[in-house]
Amino acid sequence: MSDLKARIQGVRDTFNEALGHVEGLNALEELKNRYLGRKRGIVKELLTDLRSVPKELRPELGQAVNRLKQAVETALAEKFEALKSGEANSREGGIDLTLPGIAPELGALHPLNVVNRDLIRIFERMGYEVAGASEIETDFYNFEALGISKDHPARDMQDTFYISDDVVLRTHTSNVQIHLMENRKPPFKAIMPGRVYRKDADITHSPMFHQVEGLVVGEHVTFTDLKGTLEHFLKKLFGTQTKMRLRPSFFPFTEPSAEVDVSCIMCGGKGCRVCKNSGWLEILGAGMVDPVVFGNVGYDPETVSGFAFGLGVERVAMLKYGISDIRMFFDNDLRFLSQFN
Ligand code: 2NM
Repeated sequence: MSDLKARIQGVRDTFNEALGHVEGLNALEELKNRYLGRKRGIVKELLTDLRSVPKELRPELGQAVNRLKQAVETALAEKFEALKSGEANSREGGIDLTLPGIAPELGALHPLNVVNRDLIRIFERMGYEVAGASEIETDFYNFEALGISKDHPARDMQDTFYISDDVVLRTHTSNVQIHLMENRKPPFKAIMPGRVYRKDADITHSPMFHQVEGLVVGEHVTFTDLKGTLEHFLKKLFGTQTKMRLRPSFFPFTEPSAEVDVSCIMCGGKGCRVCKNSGWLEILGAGMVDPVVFGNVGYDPETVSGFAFGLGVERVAMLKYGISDIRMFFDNDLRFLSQFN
């Protein structure tokens, strides 16, 4: 039998062996040249040597060389693909330490947490404590102690999630104030951030939303203290150019009560779409704690006075970031959330 036939098999074996040792694209290129190179390639030489075999053996041996050539080409191409996909992390079998690392994707604070933290920090720097209590509350702490009697409109089944006749999801964080006053003697200053629940849902109302309320009690706490505190707070929150104005209002648990506006943070007060051309945005409710509330928690209304206020975290975040639909906060859509990085 011709020894060309044996050589073909030998070339196939040594090629496969060599390919098994190839660990990088450069080595693969070298191997390719060694076997398929136009001038000195091993396969090329086999084809050249074919000319010197007896004529009757040529067709069979020619086919064998071609099969070998095809097998080599296919094997090289497959190895190339395999190496290319592995190349991102390794070179010649080792780790390429010169390649840039793959940075982990960073998360971001939820915009409500950004605003919540900002609010809390401003008051902590004024010496306020942070207090909390249960989101599931009895009628007494959510309503009765605050002067919201059984027939008060705020009690309406429309607004409140009832768990039973006597237990509700708190409709504000004021329940915390009552617990705090029951357990503490004045003077103190505290804020109460937390989730609250109301039966209400549209683009500016969510059945669960976040409030920050504040309470200051002492012996000579005045309405002027309230104004100074809120003015400082609003300038810290929206910037020193911010103006504040108070409008008379009503809450069952404060007297007098006020609605607090800031000069529009979009137009600075000139009038725009956001402030409906009024130049002002309503941002807080506030007032002097009604003596009846102090009586309910065992304080002496003759010696103790205090102020309280409350605001919605979602509303502040919507104004600050120009968000028009409150539901965006709760969809957990990464395209929305990743903008607050
Ligand atoms: C507000 C507005 C005005 C308030 C009052 C009290 C308490 F317990 F001291 F009486 N807690 N929260 C209050 C006052 C809350 O939110 C808009």
